[in-house]
Amino acid sequence: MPRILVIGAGGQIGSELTYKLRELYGPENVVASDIGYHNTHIVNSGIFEIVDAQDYDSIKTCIDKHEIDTIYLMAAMLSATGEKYPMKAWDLNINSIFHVLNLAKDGFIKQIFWPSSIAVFGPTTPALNTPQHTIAEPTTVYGITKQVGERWCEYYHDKYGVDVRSLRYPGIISWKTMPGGGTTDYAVEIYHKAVLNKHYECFLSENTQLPMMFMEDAINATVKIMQAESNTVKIRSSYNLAALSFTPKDISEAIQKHIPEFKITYKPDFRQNIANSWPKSIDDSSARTDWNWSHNYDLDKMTEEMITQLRNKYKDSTTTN
Ligand code: AKB
Repeated sequence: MPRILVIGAGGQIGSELTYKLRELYGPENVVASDIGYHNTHIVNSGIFEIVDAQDYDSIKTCIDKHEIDTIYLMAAMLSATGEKYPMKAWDLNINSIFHVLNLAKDGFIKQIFWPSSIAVFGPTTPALNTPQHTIAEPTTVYGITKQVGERWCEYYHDKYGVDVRSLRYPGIISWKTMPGGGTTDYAVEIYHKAVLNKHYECFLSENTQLPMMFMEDAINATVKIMQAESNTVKIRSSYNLAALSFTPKDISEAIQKHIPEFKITYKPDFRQNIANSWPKSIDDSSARTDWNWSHNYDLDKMTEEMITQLRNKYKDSTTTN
C-alpha cells in the first residue's frame, strides 16, 4: 500500500482525489493536507494536517510523522488569480514543486503526482487538436509556472531518477467542491446558477471553445497514470489529456435540454484574453497509447449528472438550513 500525502486537499480536484484515494488504499493510508481548515468535509472525514506547500520543513515534518512515500501536489494558484498576483503565483507554484522534487531526489519519498495544465500553451500554439509536442509560449503567469514546472519534472526524472508523473488538465467540471481562480470556472458556475436562478452571466463570449473534462474522468486519469508501470510512462514533463471541447453556447444548450427556461447572457472580462490564448481542443493520443487512458463522459452525460447532483445538493441544503 502506498502511504499518501495530498497537498492542497481542500481544493476542487484535491478533495475528490483524496476521497478516491481513500476508497482505493484505505483511509489510514491517505493524509489530506491544506494551508487552512476551510474545507470542513475534508478536515473532518479522515486524517488531516496543516501543511504549507511553500515551506519545505512543513512538508518534511508531515511526511516523517506519517511515513509518507507518495505525494500528490495539488496546491496551486490558477490562471485568473495568477494574473492579479503574479509573484504570489510564481512563489506558490514553483517553490512547492521544487520542495517535493527535492524530497524525492533525497530519497524521502518514492513517487510524485503534479498537475500541469493546458495553460502551458499560448497564442502561437496550433489551437485545434494541439499535439503533445508543439510550440508552447504561454502568456499567463500560471502557464509560465506550469511550463517551468514541467521542465523541472523532466529534468529531475532524467538526472536523478525521480518518479514524477504529470497530466495537463483541461478545465475540470464537478459538483462537490467549487473551483477557485481559474478561467474555465465558468463551466462549473453555470450549472449552479442554472439550478438555482435559471440565469447565468458568462465572463467568456459565446463561441469561446475550450478543452474540458468531467471530474470523474480526471480522477480516473490521475489514478491510472500513478498506477501505470513506470516504463509505460514515457513522458515525464506532462501528458496532454482530453475529453470534451465546447463553448459557453454549447453548454447552455445542453443545460436547456433539462431546464428549458435557462438563459445565458455574456459579459466577457479579462479572462477572455486568457481563454483566447489557450487551445480549443487537445490531441491526447500519447496518453491513450502509453498507459491506455480513455474518458467516459461526453457533454450530455456530464450535464445530466451535474444537474441531478446539484438539484439534490440544493434540495438537501434548503431542508437542513
Ligand atoms: C484554469 O482555468 O486556470 C484552470 C486550468 C485550465 O488549468 N482550470
